[in-house]
Amino acid sequence: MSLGRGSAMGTAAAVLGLGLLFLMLSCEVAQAATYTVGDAGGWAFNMVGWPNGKSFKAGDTLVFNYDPKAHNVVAVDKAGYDSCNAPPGSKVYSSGQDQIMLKKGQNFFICSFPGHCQAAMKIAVAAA
Ligand code: CU1
Repeated sequence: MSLGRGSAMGTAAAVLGLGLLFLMLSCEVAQAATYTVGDAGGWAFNMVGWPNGKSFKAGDTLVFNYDPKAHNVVAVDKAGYDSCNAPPGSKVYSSGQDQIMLKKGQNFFICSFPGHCQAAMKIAVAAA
């Protein structure tokens, strides 16, 4: 009889443990957030201040919504960001609905259409 109760308690503990495991896993998933760059207005001019006040994490996704005939998104390094020149071989996104996952550290994006980056169509996003 005591054996039976012990086994039932073992099962209960296992179920509880599994429940905790699922809870922890779902928290991990919930921590990855999705941000729409520029919010309702989308990826546009004067975007440089958009990341301010937000805290991004590696694995979060940025969504860039824009008219692909008018804009693009280029992932650049700091020099490319500062100078508004995309280094050769930079990854160019041009679907108009690009989803880009942040890597740990600084992530820089510009629009490489002439004059757009100079018009502050650029963001620097620090992901923890
Ligand atoms: Cu643009």
